[in-house]
Amino acid sequence: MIQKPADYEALTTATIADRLGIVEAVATRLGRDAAKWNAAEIGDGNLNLVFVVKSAEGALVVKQALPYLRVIGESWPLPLKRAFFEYQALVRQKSRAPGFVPEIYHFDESQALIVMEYLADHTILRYKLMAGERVEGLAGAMGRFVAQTAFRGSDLALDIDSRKADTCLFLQNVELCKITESLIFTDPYFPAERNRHTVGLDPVVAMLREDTAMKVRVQHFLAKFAGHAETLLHGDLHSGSIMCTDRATRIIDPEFATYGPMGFDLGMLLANFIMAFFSQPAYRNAHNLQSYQDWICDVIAEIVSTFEKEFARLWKSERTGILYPATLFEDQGQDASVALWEKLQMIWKDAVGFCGIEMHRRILSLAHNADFESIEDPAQRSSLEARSLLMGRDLIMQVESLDDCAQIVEMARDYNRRDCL
Ligand code: SR1
Ligand code: MG
Repeated sequence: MIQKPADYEALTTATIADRLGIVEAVATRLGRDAAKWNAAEIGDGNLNLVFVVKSAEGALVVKQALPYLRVIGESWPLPLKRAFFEYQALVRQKSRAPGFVPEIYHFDESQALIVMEYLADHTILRYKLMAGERVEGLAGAMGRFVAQTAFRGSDLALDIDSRKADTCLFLQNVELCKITESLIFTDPYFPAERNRHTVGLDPVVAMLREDTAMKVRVQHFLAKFAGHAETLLHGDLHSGSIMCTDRATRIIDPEFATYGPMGFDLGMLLANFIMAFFSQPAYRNAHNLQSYQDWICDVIAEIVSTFEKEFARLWKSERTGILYPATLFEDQGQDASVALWEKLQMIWKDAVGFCGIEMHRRILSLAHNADFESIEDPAQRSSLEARSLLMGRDLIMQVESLDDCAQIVEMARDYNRRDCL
């Protein structure tokens, strides 16, 4: 059943000026004459309304949750409270990873709306990747963002009282987590009602669904996602949650924020770059295909190396939580770098598994990615998607022997040469 506060009302382009003209944080940026504001609804995501409001004096973005899933409609109610979790996550990301998230101007819990910075000249990264555009500094930014948020939201850095209070808070984002738990970890592996896949993939899909050993492993990863409350995750870190210019990178949309395993965001992110890599033959010509795919591979490798370097830097300079305390190591004249190496390995192995699972779900369950979905020819689409499905399976099944990112990149290059159907 749809639940909303009595005074909740979805914004429209016709009502937004009246509704927000009285909000000081908005009026100071757009001017007090709301009649001169111009609003457009630009949301193309699955869940919310997103407006850009402009005036001669400035511009801002208004994001409002709907009491149901936008892409499905009122038959799939969804709590407005997700706007609260998104706001709380943005506040923490701003202080833990400065410079990477939009500035927040105003939050209204009963209207489930967040007013935030308009990222002028920024485009959703997914569309840039489909258009063959490069972004300077992308990998460094993403590696640092994921390392800083993972480290600083965990028992490595936070005092235990704050970490547990935040775990209690964000674990209440139950309904959004249920979407992840079903759409990512469960639905792809059986004929769920909302699933769909490209004609031609049937043999590969049947093979995946018959693979009991793989399904068991996916369930192990689901258990980690649902039960290993290690750090505050972005929770939905795909290339549609990243906005870029040709040299600036910002991360948006943490409404799926929850406490979970450190490798989750990293794995989701890598999966979306690998799927972008596989989709490229549909968008590039013989002259620029290889060089652009090489660039994506470099980005993947640099995200992981930056993540590890930044995590190691924080390990040495900000290890103030209860875990691996200096009291036990450095203060005793002992080195904690073995612990660091083992921790990074655990994060990496989790990331590899989550990566493989994300590479399945974007092709098999609800919410496909535009990289594949925009390929008009079903024969070409299915042959490229098959590479992602089979590589995803290898990642899940070979986690133990995949020790570093170079192996993953090599695997993607190898599948990129194969005919998988
Ligand atoms: C039905 S919501 C589907 C997906 O959209 C969001 O962006 C998340 O990725 C979610 O899994
Ligand atoms: Mg989103």
